[in-house]
Amino acid sequence: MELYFQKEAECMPRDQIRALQSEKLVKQVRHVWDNVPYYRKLMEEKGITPDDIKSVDDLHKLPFISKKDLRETYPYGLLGTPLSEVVRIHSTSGTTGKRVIAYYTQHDLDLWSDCVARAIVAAGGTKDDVVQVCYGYGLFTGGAGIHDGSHKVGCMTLPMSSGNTDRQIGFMMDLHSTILCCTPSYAAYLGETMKERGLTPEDIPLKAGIFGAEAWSEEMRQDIEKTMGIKAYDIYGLTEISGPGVAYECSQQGGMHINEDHFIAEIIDPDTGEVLPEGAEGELVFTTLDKEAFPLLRYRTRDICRLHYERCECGRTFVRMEKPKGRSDDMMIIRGVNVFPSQIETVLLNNGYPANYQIIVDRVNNSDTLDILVEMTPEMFTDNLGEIEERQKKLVADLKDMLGIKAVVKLVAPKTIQRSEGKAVRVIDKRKI
Ligand code: DLL
Repeated sequence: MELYFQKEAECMPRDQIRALQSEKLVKQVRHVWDNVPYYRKLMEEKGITPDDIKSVDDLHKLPFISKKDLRETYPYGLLGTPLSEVVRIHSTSGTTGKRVIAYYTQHDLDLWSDCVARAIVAAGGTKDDVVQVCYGYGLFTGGAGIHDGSHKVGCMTLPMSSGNTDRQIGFMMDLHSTILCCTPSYAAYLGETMKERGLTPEDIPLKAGIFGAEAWSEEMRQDIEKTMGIKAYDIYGLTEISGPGVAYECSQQGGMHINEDHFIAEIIDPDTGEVLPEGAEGELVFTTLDKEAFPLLRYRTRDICRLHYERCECGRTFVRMEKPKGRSDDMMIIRGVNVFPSQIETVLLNNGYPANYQIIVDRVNNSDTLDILVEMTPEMFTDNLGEIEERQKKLVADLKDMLGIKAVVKLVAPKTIQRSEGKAVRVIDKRKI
């Protein structure tokens, strides 16, 4: 039986969702106009006022906002309330520039935890569950966000944070954790370590995992499910929009339902900004509908995916987003060809390599090089150089089929590529361009 956390919202007829979004959009636009001078200026530059926005049909009139605007207005320029109303902040890791800070009022935190609670219930969670949260706690939204959602469902919540793998496994076994929450790469590492400790799926008390914060493939899902004997659910979100729980998977696992009573999703052409028709692949754009402290209209996520509006068997009516196949800013252009790390991962997993790999891109004599270090499993490991060479050749051929360009593949011994406790760092781009 399918369970819901807030059935009325999650299963609302689509015409009602649209009416609700229109009503909220009008208010959210008025809120930013009245309270965020930066937004008022952007709207004035486009020649519009709140009176021009009467429903979702007018959304396209609004200007986009991007990470660049968030950086320019750092730290307080987009705040929609007095600071005295703000009760918490979170922040992005800032690996590609200045950090972005997101602000939350108590109301914002309440709505966010509802979104996460929906995800936990959709993954089969009830108050009888023990939820082990090994996303990082702190500025990252993963730990605190899942934690609050788990409380809301009434689950016993283990605030483990990331790392200390032996302690994670110890608590899991002793306290009978039933739902594991972490990045998929850490889940894979935990699974690998459990296997090494001689634990089989029957020994592991978990029934489900809620994994997100980075791109992961269907093959990786199957791998984790098999090792731990669980059902692995995807969860999506980003700091700017709230954190985990912007979208979540249901029992059907045919894409992640976007919490459309709180966010409007659009797909645009990343080059022209044109809104694309239903089902087209493009950049995901979100408009928040209820946020007080950090409202964002038409925020460009850089995540590339498709939206599906067909009915879902689970009964939820919210649109589903496909797993993002990567970010437009993750995309590497190597010798003129667009390459996503997820394509490389798919080839490796199809060939039986778990997702421990590193992609190194460089430029030598004005030509791009693509080197991929791939870890062998202990079962594959051999000192028969001929066999290793054959395996490498097979990967090079499959990668050429997938990407259209030649890569240099080097198989390396088990456990030689550093594991990540949070988001995995898969790509090292040494080109100075
Ligand atoms: O990663 C929030 C989060 C925490 C989501 C825990 C899920 C679980 P940021 O650090 O701001 O927030 O990174 C956001 O991560 O734009 C995507 O590129 C990527 N991302 C998040 N979830 C997924 C997912 C959190 N399920 C950025 N699949 C987003 C693919 C994801 N990419």
